[in-house]
Amino acid sequence: MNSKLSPAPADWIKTAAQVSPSERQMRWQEMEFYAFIHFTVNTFTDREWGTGEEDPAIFNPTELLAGQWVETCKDAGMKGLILTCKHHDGFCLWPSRYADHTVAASPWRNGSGDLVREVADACRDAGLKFGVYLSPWDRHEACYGDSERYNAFFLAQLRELLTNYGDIFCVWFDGACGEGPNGKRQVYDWDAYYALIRELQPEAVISVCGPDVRWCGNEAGHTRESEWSVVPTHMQDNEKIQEQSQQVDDREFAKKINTQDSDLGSRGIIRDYADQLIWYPAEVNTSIRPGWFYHASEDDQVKTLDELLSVYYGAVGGNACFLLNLPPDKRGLLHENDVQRLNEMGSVLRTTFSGDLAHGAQAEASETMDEAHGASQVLNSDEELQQEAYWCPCEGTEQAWMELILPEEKTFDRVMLMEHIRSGQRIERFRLEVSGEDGRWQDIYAGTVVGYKRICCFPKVTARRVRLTIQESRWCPTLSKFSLFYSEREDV
Ligand code: FUL
Repeated sequence: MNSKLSPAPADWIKTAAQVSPSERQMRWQEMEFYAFIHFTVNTFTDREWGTGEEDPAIFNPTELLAGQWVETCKDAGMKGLILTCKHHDGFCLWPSRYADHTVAASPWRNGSGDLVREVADACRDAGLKFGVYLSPWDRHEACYGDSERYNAFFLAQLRELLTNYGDIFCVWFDGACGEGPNGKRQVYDWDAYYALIRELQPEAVISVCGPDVRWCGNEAGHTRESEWSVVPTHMQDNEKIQEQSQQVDDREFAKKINTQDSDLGSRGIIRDYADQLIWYPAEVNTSIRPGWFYHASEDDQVKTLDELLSVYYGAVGGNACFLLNLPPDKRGLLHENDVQRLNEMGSVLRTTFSGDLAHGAQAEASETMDEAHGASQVLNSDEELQQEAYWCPCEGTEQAWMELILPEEKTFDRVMLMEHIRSGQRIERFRLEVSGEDGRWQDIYAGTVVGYKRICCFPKVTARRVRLTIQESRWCPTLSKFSLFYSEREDV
């Protein structure tokens, strides 16, 4: 390939190539896989959306042990946990000074419990990050719809959560609202909410109805083939996000996929928005069961290991983070079936990704920008270094190749690629080929974007050389990791 013949990239592509994440987005992206915990009065009423009229007396988990949730998450390979501190029913899992509809009014721990504290502490003890879900829509609070008063109330509750429970990695604002045409109309003061979060927890990302993390647009675990983190600013429109969110309490929404928004950031899409592009990376959220809350009737509908791995590869292996919901049961424990599945998942992920088969390889590339960005930078096994070390060709070179030459033939069925996203997201199309001792090249994978991480899955091959050809990229590609793994799984 003669990269010198590539035409000079248009200025707008160069601009797009340089849109990059904030430090807090970077920290979040590196978490990759973390848990959602949906738990409230609904767990005891067998509902998905509470009415707000539930008697707090029904909230009485008899064996609640936050340590069990956290250990299960950790074993599964998760790095954090987001708790529904208040869902749409308005019941607070902490004894808020601003509401009486809280755990303090329940028999649990004789009214002196604080579940937000128990979970935050358990996370800290186990080394998991802790995040909060605070539903903007509140069906219990009388002043909901009296916009100014409710905004003050919401800010007061947010302040409690952001000051009393240590470091928070994420504030998750749900777009769902089921008020309908004749319901209460609340005008949320998003700017004030964001300002308070930035003031009290500057490291926290604000997700979904927020500027840092983009909802992937469905709750079914569906992932885009090409997930761009660089998208037009209008993707951040909260009204649109709310329109696309759940509006009625039915079970269909969680299964719906909107195939019309499959491309959010290709050249064709961003061409007209060159000066209005933002780094707005995707999060895929889905539940391990059909519902978000626990229902005994769903004990035998826990997603299979293959289903979970397929979402994992689509999300974490497709430039997104994976937020997997786990609903504790009436005892206040994760059910045995869920725990078993999560253990299986953790074990498969550990076995698959423990040993990089590219270790000891030699790396060659079509060109390198300078000595500091040589091909061998992609083989760095030190996690810290790996985030800073990367290979790249000269600026303006949009097509390039890199080859790994292994010390001996190896069998593998996964290739992990990572871009140095601190420089931006650049790769648009690539292919992978291998060759064995006989020297013949064989295509094994064709892909589009890479971004933070792309895990390419293909039937196992045995080879000595692996070649990545970057056929299209923006301005010049970067690569910080090129690894090989063997999952031994036939199916995913
Ligand atoms: C939706 C909500 O309505 C569901 O109950 C759940 O919390 C999910 C994560 O978001 O929009």
